[in-house]
Amino acid sequence: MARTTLTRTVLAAVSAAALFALGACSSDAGTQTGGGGETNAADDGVITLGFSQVGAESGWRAANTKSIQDTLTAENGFDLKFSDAQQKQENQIQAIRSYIAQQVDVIAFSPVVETGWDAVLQEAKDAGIPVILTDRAVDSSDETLYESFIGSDFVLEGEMAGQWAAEQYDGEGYQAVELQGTTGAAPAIDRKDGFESAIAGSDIEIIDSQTGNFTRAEGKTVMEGFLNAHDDIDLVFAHNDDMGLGAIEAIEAAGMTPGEDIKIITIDAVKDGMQALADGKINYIVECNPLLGPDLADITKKVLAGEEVEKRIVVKDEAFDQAAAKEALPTREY
Ligand code: GZL
Ligand code: ZN
Repeated sequence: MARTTLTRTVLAAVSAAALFALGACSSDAGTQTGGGGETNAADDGVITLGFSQVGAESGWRAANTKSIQDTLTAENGFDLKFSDAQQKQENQIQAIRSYIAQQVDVIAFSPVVETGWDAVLQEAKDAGIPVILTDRAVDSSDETLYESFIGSDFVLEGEMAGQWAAEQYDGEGYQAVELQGTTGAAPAIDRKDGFESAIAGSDIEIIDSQTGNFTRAEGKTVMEGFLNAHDDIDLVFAHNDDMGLGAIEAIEAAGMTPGEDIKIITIDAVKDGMQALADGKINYIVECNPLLGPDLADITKKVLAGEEVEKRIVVKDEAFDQAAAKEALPTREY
């Protein structure tokens, strides 16, 4: 901890001095400094941030990427280096290593799965580069490996989905199938836990559960398998809208009516999901706010200024039934 604090203090002092100097002199481009621990934010006031994104697997991810790219702009004082890992952890580790080699000022990323990060995060720490987590969490035992986590409470999202299901459908002997998110991902693990705990007191039974990897195509394929294996599915719980939309395609192809013959509950509340909800093909959606760019920019500036930041910043989520979706759709940002 001492090393990180020391590095950050040095960073803060150098950055403050440089920003003061910059104010005095013209805005000539600062020279890149070599050597470990220094940062070019001290030279030209620009924060170079390396971001490793999970991929482009869903509507949610596209909205999340847009929020980051729209906020971490040159006019906001950033030089954003952005990489898409195609949902592969080894690609994220490679991207983080390249950001370390480039001596960026800050590294931020959304870890595709919870485990396997300690080594590369220790390398960033040894290089004096602060790390900020967005969207998904890591379950590292060493909390000094990152400065802050900004994202939703996925257990709560699962609980909100399960509570609504129990309120609406308890007592009808519903048989449910679950389309899980990416195996090992924090949102998949936590949404499952939250949902199961919330339906525990009802007679809703999960008769099958499998990963659809957060994508529409895989959600459809898995749902086709469920429909072949079970002849009395009453409810689908999908960990994101995209897999729910894939399930809708499979249910309609089987000649049934989604939202009626088979109820559907999903999480995200992206535009396509909200449209299906308004159209009556989905019954309830719990939102997961993807607009994390502004919080990331704010936390990054605080970290580089050496200010204390909260370890965990939870963004607020709401939920929608079909009537609420019709209301909200016209003004939806994503
Ligand atoms: C949740 C995010 C999940 C979304 C999916 O914060 O990590 O990943 O729910 C996305 O749509 O693929
Ligand atoms: Zn049944």
